Amino acid sequence: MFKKILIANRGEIALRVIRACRELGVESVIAYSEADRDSLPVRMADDSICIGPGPSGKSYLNIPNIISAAVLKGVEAIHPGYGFLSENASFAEVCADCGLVFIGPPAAAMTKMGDKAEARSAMSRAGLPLLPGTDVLRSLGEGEAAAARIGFPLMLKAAAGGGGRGIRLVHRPEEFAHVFTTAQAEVREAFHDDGLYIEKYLGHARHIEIQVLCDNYGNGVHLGERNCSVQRRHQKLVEESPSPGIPDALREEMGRRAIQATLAIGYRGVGTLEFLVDENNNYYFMEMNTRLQVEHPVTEMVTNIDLVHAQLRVASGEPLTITQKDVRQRGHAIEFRITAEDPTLDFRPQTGVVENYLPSGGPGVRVDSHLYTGYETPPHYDSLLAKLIVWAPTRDEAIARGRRALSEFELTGLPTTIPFHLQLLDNEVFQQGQAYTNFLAEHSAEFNGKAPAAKKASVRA
Ligand code: MV4
Repeated sequence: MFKKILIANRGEIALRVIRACRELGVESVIAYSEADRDSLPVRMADDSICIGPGPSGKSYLNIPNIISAAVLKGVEAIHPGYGFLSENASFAEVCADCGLVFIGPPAAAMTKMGDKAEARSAMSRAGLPLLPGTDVLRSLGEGEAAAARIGFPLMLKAAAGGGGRGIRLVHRPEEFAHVFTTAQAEVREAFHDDGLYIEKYLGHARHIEIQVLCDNYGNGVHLGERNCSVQRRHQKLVEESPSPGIPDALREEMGRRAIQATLAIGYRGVGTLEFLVDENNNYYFMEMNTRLQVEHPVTEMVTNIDLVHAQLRVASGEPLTITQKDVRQRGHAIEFRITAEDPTLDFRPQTGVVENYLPSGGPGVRVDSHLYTGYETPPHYDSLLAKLIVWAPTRDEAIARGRRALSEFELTGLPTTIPFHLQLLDNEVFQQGQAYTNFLAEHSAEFNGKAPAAKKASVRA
């Protein structure tokens, strides 16, 4: 196990890694930007080092500064968290070149999964089913020919994108040329790679992702699924496990094939394979995230496996101590992302000072947050304030507990999505586990904080 590591991240995930380090006897050094000087991770880490000014490009994305900080502090490894450099293969390579362990997958696996068109081909060769679609398209002509073959509606996606960046739904042939050319320009600007690919659009589907964990010796386990269908502009808002509507046989088959494919590409560490599942329980691989995800606590709550402990153990060369037969899912967990966005202002991100912060507690409640009373949210980063995760024996009890925990959560001084989550839990379609990927689009009037919430359905406590 490492003696000392650097955490090249901020906010709740930095705190999450610091806590795991403390439990494993690993000294934690937090890299922070000037905007995060008064943050809780700086207060809680064993040591800290400033890596630059507030803007991400000058700090959390600044590879030379982060590597210098690691060398100056004499750490053995770097934990990238999620976002920022967590899926940057060049960063992983620079770490290795400088004798530092990158706590994550091999750079080659990150590169292969980072090109979403190449990932589709690689995972198809590894036996996973795909939606009808294409490899990377290099010209409008190629795109038009493929679109004619695949049919409409179709999804146009950026090869270098992922997680919803650079995605467009094209309904009709007459729209295609314009959408393709504008997407190509925007993607070139955003990712310096204008590769686009097409997939047949699957409406009314569930977004199901499988958590996997592999060590350096070819051992791997799948840790169940998370349903992430409730998304706004491709940002996940609520995640839960197990997923309603997924039979055990399908759950087991998706997990088995996901870990088989993950081992086939030479993966190491934690990873997540995202699928779409249609109404007939056919499933299709979409993309693989080669990092720890925001919603990892949902899996931790139902499997009782600490995924950050697992990351640190695997990265330090320890073999997995569990096999697939040891993995058990128990009960039901739901995560609510509490962000500083105003549902009445179309969820526009807001900054501000946290006047009063008193997080929920009690049985089956976990709050992962870096907030404290008086904390001022910096403008440079994403708007995640806290993750509220609830666990209960059944989904109905988890919904009741979620409603109780959200109601008692005190967070004043800036708008949050707490009212949105309370409305969601009162929605009958959600309560019945029938929220598909088009749920929010179809219910937007109900969830903009203006219309009265749908009538309360009684949920058996
Ligand atoms: C799709 C899809 C339907 N068909 N791809 C990919 C990134 C993720 N954030 C959303 N993604 C989707 N990709 C095809 N071919 C549906 C989704 C999707 C979604 C789309 C629109 C609105 C909400 C959504 C929630 C989950 C998944």
